[in-house]
Amino acid sequence: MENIKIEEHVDDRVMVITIDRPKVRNALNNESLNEIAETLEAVAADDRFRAVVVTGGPDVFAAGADLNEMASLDTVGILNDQRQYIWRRIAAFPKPLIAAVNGYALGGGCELAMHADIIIAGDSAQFGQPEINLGIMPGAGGTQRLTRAVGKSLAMKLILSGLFIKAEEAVASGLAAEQCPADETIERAIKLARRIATKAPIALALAKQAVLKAHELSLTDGLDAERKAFTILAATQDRQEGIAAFLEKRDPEFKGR
Ligand code: CO8
Repeated sequence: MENIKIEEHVDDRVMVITIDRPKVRNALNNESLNEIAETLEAVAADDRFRAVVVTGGPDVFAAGADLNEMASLDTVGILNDQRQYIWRRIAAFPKPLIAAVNGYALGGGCELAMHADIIIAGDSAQFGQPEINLGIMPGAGGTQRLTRAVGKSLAMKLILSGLFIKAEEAVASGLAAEQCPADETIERAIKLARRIATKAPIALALAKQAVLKAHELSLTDGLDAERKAFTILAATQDRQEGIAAFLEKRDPEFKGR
């Protein structure tokens, strides 16, 4: 992989993906997004890993779409661009994904962070959708995921003005789950991923799906989806193991069965 680095924390069942294009401030060209999607797809099929952390550099998580690549695209070019399908592959990742954000997460970088299930924001983190400064608008879910995360008024402020919010406001508005000192962001994200990775894999996948449905369905349909997922889990060996371990006062050993 040319644009990302991968660390396998096999004992913890956690993989860490680091975007590594410092010369262009981790701008996401199609190749780098494709590498992220490919890695996530490999992890989805690999029992050794139960959670993933995606991170960038100390000053920039990702500065958005690679404008060198996007600049030449006209309407037909964007219509035919494979990028939209790569984003869908990232969104389809079934295991827990945590974004550890230090520095700027802008445009497509903010949208990538929002593809994660949980965002941990270092003190230096700044989130924004500055596409409006370029005469365009967010195109990888920014208008939808940001609005659902922080509500209409703040989403409008960011998307229409191009202003950024810092870590504290990101947490206060619900975009990020927690704030920490910048030199602890990745460790905090890995620690959380490690904890999540001790849980039953099928329960994690169904719980993730059910929470994501909350953004898509009515309350009645969402509750219905939750009930179905909850019912399916009753048939898993891991559910028997989890309850037995609790009653026997020992740690459960989940096998994803
Ligand atoms: N794409 C390509 N190159 C970039 C990008 C980018 N998004 N961001 C930075 N770079 C490059 C710069 O061109 C510069 O290159 P060089 O060294 O050759 O001059 C190098 O990275 C360093 O950049 P800066 O000097 O600006 O670095 P700073 O540390 O001073 O600032 C920032 C860092 C704040 C991240 C700043 O670089 C910045 O504001 N970047 C652009 C942010 C942005 O506007 N992002 C939104 C992009 S648009 C998008 O994501 C979605 C839709 C695009 C669709 C387009 C359809 C036509």
